[in-house]
Amino acid sequence: MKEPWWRRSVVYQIYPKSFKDTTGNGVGDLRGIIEKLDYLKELGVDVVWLTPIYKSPQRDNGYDISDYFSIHEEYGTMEDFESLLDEAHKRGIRLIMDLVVNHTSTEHPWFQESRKSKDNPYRDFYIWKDGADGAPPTNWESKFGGGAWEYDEQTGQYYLHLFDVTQADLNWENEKVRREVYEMMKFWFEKGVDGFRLDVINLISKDQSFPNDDEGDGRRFYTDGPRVHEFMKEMNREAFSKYDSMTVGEMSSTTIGNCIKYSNPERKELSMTFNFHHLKVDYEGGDKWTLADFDFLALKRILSTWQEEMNRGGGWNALFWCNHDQPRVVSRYGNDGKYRVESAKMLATTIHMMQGTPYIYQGEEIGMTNPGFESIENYRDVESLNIFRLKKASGMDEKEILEILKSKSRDNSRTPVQWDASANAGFTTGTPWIGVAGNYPDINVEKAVADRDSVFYYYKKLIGLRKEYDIITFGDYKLLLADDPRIFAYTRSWNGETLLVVNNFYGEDAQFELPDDVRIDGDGGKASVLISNYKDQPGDYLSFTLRPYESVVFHLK
Ligand code: TEU
Repeated sequence: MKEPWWRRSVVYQIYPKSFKDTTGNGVGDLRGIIEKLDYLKELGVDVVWLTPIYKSPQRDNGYDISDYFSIHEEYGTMEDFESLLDEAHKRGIRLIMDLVVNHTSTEHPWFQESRKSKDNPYRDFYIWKDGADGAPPTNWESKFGGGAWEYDEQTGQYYLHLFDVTQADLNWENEKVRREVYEMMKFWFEKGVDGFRLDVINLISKDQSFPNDDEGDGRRFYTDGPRVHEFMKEMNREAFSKYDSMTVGEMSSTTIGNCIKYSNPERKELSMTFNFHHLKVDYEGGDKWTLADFDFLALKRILSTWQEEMNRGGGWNALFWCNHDQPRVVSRYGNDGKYRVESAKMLATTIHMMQGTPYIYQGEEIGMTNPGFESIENYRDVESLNIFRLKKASGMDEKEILEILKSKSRDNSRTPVQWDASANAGFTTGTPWIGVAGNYPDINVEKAVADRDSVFYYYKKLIGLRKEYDIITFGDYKLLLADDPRIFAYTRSWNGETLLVVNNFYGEDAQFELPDDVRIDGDGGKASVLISNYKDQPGDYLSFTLRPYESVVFHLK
C-alpha cells in the first residue's frame, strides 16, 4: 500500500474566531487567515485544520451548526472560503474542515421541522423519547453539566443533547440522516477540501434500549457505541474513499482497542484519532473541575501505552497537547513564568518525537499561556458559564470556582492570537470578542519571528526534522526510566538507528543515566544531537545532568 501523505504531515489548528480580524468587528475571519498563510508557510506546517466556520448561532462557537452549506457571516463569504482554499493550496498547504455531525444546532431547519409534530418527516432526524413518570427518559448527563434531555412542550417529548441544550443529537439509526451527512461531505470535498476533523464522532451510535446508568453519567451507553464502526465504514465507503483525504476523529473517553479499529487502514474507517487520556492526569478523582498537580508518572505511562499499542495494532495517533478545549500546555504541564521558553520547547519535543501526526494549536508555536482571567465577566465559553452557575447553586464559594476556571476553562486557549505588541496584540482594531492575555507585549509573533532562539524557530526545526528523519515516522517506541519522577525519556528505533529523547519536566536539575538493559548501538557514548533547548549540550548520552526543563534528542547510528 502506498504510504499516505498525512503520516509525515504536521497539522496546524486554527480557531478562526480568535485568529485574526480584518474587519474591526472584534471577531477573527477568513480574510485574516489568508493574511497569515505566509506565516504558516514559514513555520512549515503541511495542513491547516479550521474549527467550524459554518452558519451557526454560536452558542458553542460554531459547534452548533445551523447550515452545513454556508459560511458563518462574521467569518466571511463562500468566496472568501474558496480563495482561502486556493491560497493555501498555492502554498502547498492542505486544508481540513471540522465537521460536527453528532448533533446540530436546534436552529437547524431539520430540528425546526422535527420539533413541530410527532409525525413530521424530520421527527426521526433527532432522538425523541417520552419521559419516565414525569422525569426525563434516562438519567444521562450533559457533558456541559446538567441533564442530557430537554422537554419540548410542543409535542410533550424530550430530545437528547449530550452537549448544550441547543445542540440536539442526530439520530444515526436513521438512514436518511446518514445519507444527508455523506452528501454534505461530498459537497466540501468537491470544493477541494483535503479532509475532515470529525467532532466527537465516537458518540454517534447510542444503545437503542436507552437504559438508565446506575453507576455513571450514561456515557457507557453511547461512547464507541454498538454500531459506530459500521457507521464509520459506511462513511468511508460513501465519502472519504472517493477522495485523497485525511480524516481525524475526535474520540471522547475512548479505548485503545477502539482507536486501533478506527484508524487501522485495513479497516477503512479513519486516518487517525485524537484521545484525551493524557490530558486527564490533572483531574482529581476523574473530575475536571478540581485543582490538582499533574500526575507525571501517569502521564508517561498513558502516552507510552498509546505509542506502543497503537503501533502494534496498526493504528495511528494524532499527537497533541493543546486545542481549543484545553488550557495552554505551558501553563499546565510546563512553567509559564521563568522557564516558559525552555518548558514550551521541552513539551514540544516530547510529542513531536513520537509516532503519529503532530498537531499545533494556534499560539502554541510562540508559547502562549493561559490568560489568568479574574472575573466571570471575562469568560465566554458556554461550558465555563454553565459550570459557574451549577457550582454556585451547589454552594461552592465563588472565589474557588474562579480559581478552578482560571486553570481549567476552555477559554484559556481561546484568547486572541498575539501577533505583535500593538493594541489588542494586533488581533483587531476593534474590541475583541474575548480579552487578550496581558502578556502580549512580551509574547507575540513579531517578537518570536525576530528571535532565532524563540519557541517559534524550535517548532519550525521540529517540523523540519520529521521531514528529514524517517525514524520519527516509523521507529518503534520504548519508554525508559518509567518511575523517574522528573525525566521523561524514550527511544525510537528503526533500521539500526536510534533516537534517544530525554526531557526534564521540572524546574530542578535531574540526573540521567542510561539504563544498563537498554542496548544502543552507537559509538560508545557519543552521538549527534538533533535538537535541544539549551545552547550548550551534554557531550555524552550515557550519563548527564539535565538542567530545568532541559530537552535533548540524540541520534545514534
Ligand atoms: O469537544 C468534545 C468534548 O467532549 C470535550 O473536549 C469537551 O469540549 C470539554 O472539554 C468537556 O469538558 C468537542 C469540541 O471540540 C468542543 O469544542 C465542542 O464544544 C464539543 O465537541 C461539542 O460539539
